[in-house]
Amino acid sequence: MSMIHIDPLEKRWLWAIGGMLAIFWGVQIYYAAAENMHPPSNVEVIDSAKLHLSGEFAEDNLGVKKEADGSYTVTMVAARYGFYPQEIEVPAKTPVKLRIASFDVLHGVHVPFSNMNTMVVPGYVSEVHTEFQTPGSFPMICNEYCGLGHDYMYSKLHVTAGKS
Ligand SMILES: [Cu+2]
Repeated sequence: MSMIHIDPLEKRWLWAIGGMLAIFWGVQIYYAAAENMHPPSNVEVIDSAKLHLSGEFAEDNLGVKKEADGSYTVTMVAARYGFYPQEIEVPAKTPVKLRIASFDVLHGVHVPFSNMNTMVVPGYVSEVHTEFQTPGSFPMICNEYCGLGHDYMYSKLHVTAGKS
């Protein structure tokens, strides 16, 4: 019978790591539960090679639509190297649903300082629900490296004053 010996210094680090894990996990749970910040999940498949031919993601159907309940639906396509349409305008403090699909490879959509941040995986429709609080113009950038033009891949999001 041999006792397991753990060096005191090692023990201290085990506690430190355990503490860090608890803090990180706590922060994540707090933001998910209290601030409604979490990765969007939407399992909806689509044929990326036929996106442009008909239906929701055909060129004529892209853009911003106002729904009967006052909310907005934004339909976009991500492709090397841009988001289409390239400018989007929605009012502040109004529910916005973004539906976006990739035409080619993996992309990401990110609007800094908002919870609009999702991967756009070819073959799937990504859906994000959000509400922009502050009027202004914001970049909508690709945050998944998608090729040589990745750095130039962005659209502009304009948030108008909307209802107060
Ligand atoms: Cu991209």
